[in-house]
Amino acid sequence: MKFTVMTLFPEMVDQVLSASVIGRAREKKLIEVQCMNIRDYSTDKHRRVDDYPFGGGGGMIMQCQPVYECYADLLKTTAQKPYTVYLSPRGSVLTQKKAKQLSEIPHLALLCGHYEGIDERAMEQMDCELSIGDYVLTGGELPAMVLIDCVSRFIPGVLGSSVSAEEESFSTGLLEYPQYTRPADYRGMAVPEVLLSGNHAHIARWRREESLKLTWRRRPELIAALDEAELDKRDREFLARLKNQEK
Ligand code: 4G1
Repeated sequence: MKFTVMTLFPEMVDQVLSASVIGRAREKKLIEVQCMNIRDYSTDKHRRVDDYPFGGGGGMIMQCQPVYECYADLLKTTAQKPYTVYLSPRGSVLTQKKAKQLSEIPHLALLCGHYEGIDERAMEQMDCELSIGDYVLTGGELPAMVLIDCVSRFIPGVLGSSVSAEEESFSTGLLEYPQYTRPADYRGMAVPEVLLSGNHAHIARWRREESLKLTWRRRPELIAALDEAELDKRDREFLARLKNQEK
């Protein structure tokens, strides 16, 4: 899978995505990350890419022309048109489900905004707008990197052989149960007895109930969103008891 990032900070994106799991996935050619510098397409003698907003108001706007020509240049080098995503606080929020869908697309081109945003006309070439959440940022680079990290985990081989992106928390729709590793006792803080018992049925039940309890307490809206089929009789009884206790 290939990602092209159109940005004013190509070095920043390239550096961050050279580390850790994503860096190794790139080395193994499981994913390709190409960064294009929008500033290279400026026709201004000072290489400016921003200008004042028509109609007045504070701040600066990223010009249409450098963005447009950066994308046009990308199209020249690709046989298949990439699916284009503008990272923007106006977009629908990226979810694990959306990330999985995006991982089926062979080439994603991501556009990162700066200043107060991009000239609306540059957005007309975008296939979709996605946001990573409701807060104010200085640029679209971190959101683009969040998207690449999240989507890449669905590409076979990117994660270690023993883990799969689908086994995790969000595919069960619940938060993760608490995890422990050695030692069994650290400064008097003991690991829950059941995890040392070797009884796999008890361990599975304990983990399930811890997941249900954490989700109920911290993200009750996730419990409400669960499909009927995702809870068995024991889960329902456990949740009913929780709800009674905490009322
Ligand atoms: C109005 C947050 C503006 C921000 C309302 C999540 C935020 C891109 C994202 C902003 C950005 C809110 C994102 C804001 C983002 C142009 C350059 C837009 C940076 C910019 C809630 C600044 N997910 N923000 N405006 O942050 O790009 O993708």
